[in-house]
Amino acid sequence: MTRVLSGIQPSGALHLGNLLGAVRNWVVDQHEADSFFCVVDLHALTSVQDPAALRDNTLQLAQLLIACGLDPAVCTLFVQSHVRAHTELAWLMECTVSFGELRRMTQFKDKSDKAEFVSAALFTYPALMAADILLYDTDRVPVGDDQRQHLELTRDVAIRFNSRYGDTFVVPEAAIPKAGARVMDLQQPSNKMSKSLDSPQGTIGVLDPLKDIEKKIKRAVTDTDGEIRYDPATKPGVSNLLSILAACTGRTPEQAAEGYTQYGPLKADTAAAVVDTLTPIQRRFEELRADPAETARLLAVGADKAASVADEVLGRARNAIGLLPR
Ligand code: AQP
Repeated sequence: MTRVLSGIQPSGALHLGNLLGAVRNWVVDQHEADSFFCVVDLHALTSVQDPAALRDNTLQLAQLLIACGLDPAVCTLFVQSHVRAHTELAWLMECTVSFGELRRMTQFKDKSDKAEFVSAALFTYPALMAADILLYDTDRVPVGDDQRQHLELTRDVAIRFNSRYGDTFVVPEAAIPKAGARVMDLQQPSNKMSKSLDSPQGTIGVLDPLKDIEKKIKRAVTDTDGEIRYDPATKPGVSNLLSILAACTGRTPEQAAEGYTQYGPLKADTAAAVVDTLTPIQRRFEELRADPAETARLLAVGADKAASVADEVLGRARNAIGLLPR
């Protein structure tokens, strides 16, 4: 059976880009593949976090993933730091990736330009991400378009390790969705919607009050030519609304554009489609929030399942690279 793995950082509130670009596809994948999904708390540490907030965000994100439709009885849902093998394999990956490869990562350039404190881990983050993926003999990694470059690097590192030390890792493929792969900020449509971009009016949080979401979409930046067509290069704001509408209604952005001649109705229909998508998720989240102990129990079961796979692959890698068994 195909093995799928993906992760998400508890670095802030889950937004519509995370949902449409990644999580919604995971919900489908869990029924079609042997699926592993993790809350990647170690990745969140690449920027400075408040400890209490990190703990809360990690639990809350796990609950939100379940509210979005991940079923811990069907997939393996766990917290990255609960499986020790991730950090150990990350070191082997750091020893396999080159400095030049890491320096070419555009996400490092974007994030380090904006950060006051740039940790060494922000630079080596793709090595930890490679470890996350390779530890599970992953065939397919469903991610948004922003992760394409990191996935390519993971493949290169796996191929290099296999050719240096013998066949050890499965070389994974990226799976990037057709609609919703890159949801942009509503106020700065040339930037991707992001947890860490400080743009409250441009970001739609999955848990935002529904009235606020309607307002944010009504105030979304468009342009002055008044024409409705999907053309991200010259009409980024309108194209972003069309992508969101398309992803929420199961169509292509070109199909979603049909029939509109004015921005007002496009915004109203996009807001309604987003509200329809988020309403059941918000309801289910409220139920789950009442029982944090149950979520913690489910995560412990997930971590045990994940560790049993990860430890086996880590042992294979340790042996291949020449570490003395104890
Ligand atoms: N704007 C987006 N559109 C589509 N997909 C997106 N993803 C993120 N932003 C968009 C996808 O969501 C998954 C989880 O992302 P992550 O938590 O690993 O962090 P990220 O990619 O760095 O996303 P953020 O929200 O911008 O977080 P911060 O600001 O903390 O870095 C991934 O599959 C990603 O592709």
